[in-house]
This record gives sequence, structure tokens and C-alpha cells, in this order.
Amino acid sequence: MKIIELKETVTASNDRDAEALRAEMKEKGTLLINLMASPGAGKTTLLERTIRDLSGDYNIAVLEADVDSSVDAERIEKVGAKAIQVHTGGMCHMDAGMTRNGLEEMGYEGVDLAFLENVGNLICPAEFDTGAGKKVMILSTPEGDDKPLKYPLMFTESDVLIISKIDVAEYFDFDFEKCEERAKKLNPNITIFKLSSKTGEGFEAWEKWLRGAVADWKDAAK
Ligand SMILES: Nc1nc2c(ncn2[C@@H]2O[C@H](COP(=O)(O)OP(=O)(O)OP(=O)(O)O)[C@@H](O)[C@H]2O)c(=O)[nH]1
Ligand SMILES: [Mg+2]
Repeated sequence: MKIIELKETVTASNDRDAEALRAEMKEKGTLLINLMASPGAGKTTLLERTIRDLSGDYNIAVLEADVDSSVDAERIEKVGAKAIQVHTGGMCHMDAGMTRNGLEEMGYEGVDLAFLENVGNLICPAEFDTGAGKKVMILSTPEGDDKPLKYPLMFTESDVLIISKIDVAEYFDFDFEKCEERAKKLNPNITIFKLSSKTGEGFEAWEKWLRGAVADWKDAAK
């Protein structure tokens, strides 16, 4: 497996780089999803199950961004997807230039669905457009239902909110209604899924959404 070290790219405009990358990926028919969440919210576990379920139908690849280590990319390779580990040189997020470098190092020819597992935190990843076609965030029930109040930008920016670890929600007094209400107040268009990567409950709806998003992305390229 490849491990690459990337530094923040210094360019005139991250937004312009992101738009250019998005346009190129559309042309190639690769939907890139920027997956964001706190450390330990369950990003890699969600990807493992999603890859196991969908890799018969789609060519899937994962860009694993971390400050250090390659454990996540190793986990992804074990379930049979292409992966590259990107080290961010201490940075708490990926920008569009780093994402492009990671994708090009990995190679994404023929890939239908690519995930960027962003660095774990709810603050800086929300501020940077990586060039992804869709932004998906995970909030796990142990983190609490008040997170939309504390980290509003992440909820405002995301197309999808996945409330994960529903299998343990009762131990954390997680109020789904309150959480959804808070998220919708910030972002009325946000699509919400509730699931458990442990039991698989709720995965059907998430994977149906993913299939639709890939189809729409490829249609838009025609
Ligand atoms: N009960 C339960 N545990 C889960 C679920 N999803 C993940 N976990 C556990 O949560 C822990 C962290 O999961 P990861 O998938 O490594 O989390 P991550 O967001 O990728 O973490 P970082 O990459 O370190 O930011 C692991 O012990 C998982 O087994 C879930 O749906 N239910
Ligand atoms: Mg991870």
C-alpha cells in the first residue's frame, strides 16, 4: 500500500482548485465523497461495511487522510478496495490540492465511487472545499445530540448526516428528534440516515442513496 506525505498546497484559490477537480472527476464519472466526522465516530467502520456491500457493483477506492499511521488504509485494503494513506503533516484537514495529489498518486481510472476519509474533527474539514461531489458527515450517538449547536458549520455544509452507532444510543440518552431538528434548522436540505455499522441496521437506505448519487453523477457527465 502506498503512503504519501502531503503538505498544505499553496495556491491562489482553494475554491478554484476544488471546482476544477470536481469538473474533472465529473468528466471521468468518479463520484468523490468527502466523509467527515470526529475521531472515532465510525468513518472507517462505515466504509468497511459499505465496501463489502457495494464492491460487487462498483469500483470503489478510498483516500485515507490522517496525521500519522496507516491503520485505516490497511483496514480498507482488507475488505478489497483500493486505498492510499495520505499523511497531512500535522494538518487537521485536506484541501483541494492535497486531495488531487492523493487521487493522482493512487490512480482513479475506472473508479465509480471514491471516498476521502478526512482527518477526524468537526471543525477545520468543514471549512475547506476538497473538490468532492458530495459531503457526508457522521455523528455517532456517544457524541451527544447537541453537536449541531456546537459545530454548526459542519452541519450547514454537509449534504448528508449519518447518525451512527444507533445500537448503543440508549446508553447515551441520545435524543434523535432533537438532533434532527437542530440539524434541519441549520440546513433544511440535509438528508439524514440513522444506522449501525456493527449490526447493519439502516444500511439499506444509506446504500440506496449512494447508488442514486453515483447514477446522478454519471448522468450529469453525459
Ligand atoms: N457499537 C458500535 N460501535 C461502532 C460503530 N461504528 C464504529 N464503531 C466502533 O467505534 C470505534 C471507532 O471506529 P472507527 O471506524 O475506527 O472510527 P473513525 O471515525 O474511522 O476513527 P478515526 O479514523 O480515528 O477518526 C471502533 O471501536 C468501532 O468498532 C457502530 O455503529 N456501533
Ligand atoms: Mg478511521
